[in-house]
Amino acid sequence: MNFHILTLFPEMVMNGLNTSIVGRAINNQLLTVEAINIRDFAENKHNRVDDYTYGGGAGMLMQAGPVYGAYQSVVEKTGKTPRVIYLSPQGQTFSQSMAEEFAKEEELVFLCGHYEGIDERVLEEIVTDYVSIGDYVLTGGELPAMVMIDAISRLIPGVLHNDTSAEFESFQDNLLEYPQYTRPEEWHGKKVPEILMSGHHANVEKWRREQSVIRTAQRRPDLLEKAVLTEKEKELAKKYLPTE
Ligand code: 58G
Repeated sequence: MNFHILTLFPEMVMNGLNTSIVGRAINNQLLTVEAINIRDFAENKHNRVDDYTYGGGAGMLMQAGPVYGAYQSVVEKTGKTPRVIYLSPQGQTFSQSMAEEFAKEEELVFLCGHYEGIDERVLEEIVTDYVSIGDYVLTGGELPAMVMIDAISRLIPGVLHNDTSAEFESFQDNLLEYPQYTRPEEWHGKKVPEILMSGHHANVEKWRREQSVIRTAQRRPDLLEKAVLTEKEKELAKKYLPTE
């Protein structure tokens, strides 16, 4: 997977993504991350890439030309016309299933806006996907791009140590993860649940499934609509739904 980020703050995304698990994946050549500085495609001698909005109103807008130039440089480099994701509060809300979909692509371009956004005309020409990471407004699209790249990267084979862990977890089955414990066996007077110490694999699996159902009912009852539960599990969930 090759990620291309069109941004006014290349160092922000590169510093963040060269760290931790994504950084290790880059070092292991499982993926590449390239930041393209939109300012390098400014069309005036002051390197300005923003201007006032036609029709008036407060704030500045990023101009079409420099954004298009940055995009064209990716098209020329890759010889492809990759999907272009514009991070915006007006997009579809990002989800695990979208991450799985994007993980199938060979190239992905992330367009990060600033100020009050970007001239509509270049968005019409290059953007294939409008994506939001949630209902709040940020100063730029860089953090949402980093969030998406992190979520997509961990689905690429070899990026996580344990090659099964990405599939077996939260949101698989639309249930939350069960609680987990590591050493010591007792901490602050709290013992690890007895069943996990029993070595009885089938019982452990049964307990974990029940805990997932209970936890989902308590914390994310909205997810239960899409979860596939047995009649017994539905009864269990009902007991733990929040009151009123
Ligand atoms: C309104 C305000 C429209 C993504 C700002 C466009 C980007 C939140 C998200 C913008 C973002 C999100 C300019 C700054 C997009 C542009 C950017 N804010 N929720 N802000 O994913």
